[in-house]
Amino acid sequence: MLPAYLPNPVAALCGGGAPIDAGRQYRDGRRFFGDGKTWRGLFAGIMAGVAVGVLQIWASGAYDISMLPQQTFLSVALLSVGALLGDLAKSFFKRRLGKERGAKWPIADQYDLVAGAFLLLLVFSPAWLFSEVTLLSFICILILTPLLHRATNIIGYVLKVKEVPW
Ligand code: CTP
Ligand code: K
Ligand code: MG
Repeated sequence: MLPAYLPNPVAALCGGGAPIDAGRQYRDGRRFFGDGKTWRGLFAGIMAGVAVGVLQIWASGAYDISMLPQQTFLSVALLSVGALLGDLAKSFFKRRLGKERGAKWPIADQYDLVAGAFLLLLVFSPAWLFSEVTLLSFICILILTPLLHRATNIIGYVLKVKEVPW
């Protein structure tokens, strides 16, 4: 899950500049995504996720970790891109509900990256998904993700990278 977990904190660290929606509004008069979704955050996040995944591929050749899922370049790319597309889709629906940038949206805020990453895997690499990800590891992901999300956001808030601790 590293290629899916890294993009969000890297986007928070490196994001800023031009928003993806270029300031445009949906027909409800609210922003498409809002100022919290920028091109720089998207690209920096995806590149970081892919980079850590490529390191995982390299490490799996150097050490015997055959019990763990074996990443491929495609799985790594789908996990990273999917994580931030899930985050982007989440913001679209958040704006439709009238929630301002940075507002809390429990469950969606924690699982957007999991939904995005696994949806892309399911569509573009189902054979990898079903051969490498066991039900047990998926359940672990569902339990660990909100805990990791909370921990990294508190760290981000303390380091003044994030404006709110969620
Ligand atoms: N970020 C970015 N580009 C992205 C995703 C995130 O620049 N594609 C940066 C923004 O600075 C954002 C921060 O990372 O404020 C934290 O991300 P997130 O919590 O997902 O955004 P929010 O500001 O909470 O916005 P939203 O309410 O739309 O989720
Ligand atoms: K997020
Ligand atoms: Mg947020």
